[in-house]
Amino acid sequence: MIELFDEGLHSGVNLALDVEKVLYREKTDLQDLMIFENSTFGRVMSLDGAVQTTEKDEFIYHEMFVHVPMLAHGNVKRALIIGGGDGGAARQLMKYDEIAVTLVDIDRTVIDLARKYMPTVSGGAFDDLRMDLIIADGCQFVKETDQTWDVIIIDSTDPHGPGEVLYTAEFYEDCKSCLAPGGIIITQNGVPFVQESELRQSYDRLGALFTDVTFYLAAIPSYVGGVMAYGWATNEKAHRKCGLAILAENYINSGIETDYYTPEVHQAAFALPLNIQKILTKET
Ligand code: AG3
Repeated sequence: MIELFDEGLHSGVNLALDVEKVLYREKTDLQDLMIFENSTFGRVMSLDGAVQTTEKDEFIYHEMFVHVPMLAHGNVKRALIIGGGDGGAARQLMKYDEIAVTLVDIDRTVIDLARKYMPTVSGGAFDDLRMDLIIADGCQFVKETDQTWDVIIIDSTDPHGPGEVLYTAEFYEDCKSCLAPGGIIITQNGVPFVQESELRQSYDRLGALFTDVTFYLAAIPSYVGGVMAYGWATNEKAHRKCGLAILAENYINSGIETDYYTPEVHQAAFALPLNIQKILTKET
């Protein structure tokens, strides 16, 4: 009989995935990690019972995480990833010629296992000379560093367990202090239909620090509950208003190849359905 992986991340909803084969399972000091094979998603990595990455749909999640800020900004030289130990966001960043990437993850095991069992996700990003890999607590790191970055990608787990600190006002403030002028912060902000309060909380906390705060959306098949929201925070309003012609020009000039991202999808992703707008404007 095929074993079932039950996600149970959200109350009242349970994502069940067939486990064709368990490739790895271990509770590290920091988190409970599992890598298994599924016929639809390929290899799946879960942390503390929540799906983090799958071989088959990671491109959607990571392309939208990276290329939206990269191409809206248009001149990113330095990018910081907090979390993202599977290397998926890093792989997308490495598509740009002139980039220096710093990746700060708290758990080396996640990186080692993702490289071993899901090598296509990072696609060599960890061996790239442009990569500065730091194993550290992301909160501590942004508090103490004196470097700055043009784009900061907060590729965290959901706000439970070790990832919870990556949603606090203090952490966002520390990120702001290491953002270069005109820089953009992007967050993983969950699935609004089942994580309404997380969305609102990030909106309020980021909104207290930046002049342009919103979300953009993409449907990630293995994140149950509908479209997922990425948080967008910057003091440079022009980045969001960047027209289609400029986006298309930046996309072509960058020479990158994508499987989900197009300049049109980029623009459309910022259109928020009314139910999501209402979460953001509701009196609390
Ligand atoms: N970052 C996103 C995890 C989201 C989990 N949520 C869920 N299963 N609904 C994980 C790291 C990917 N690089």
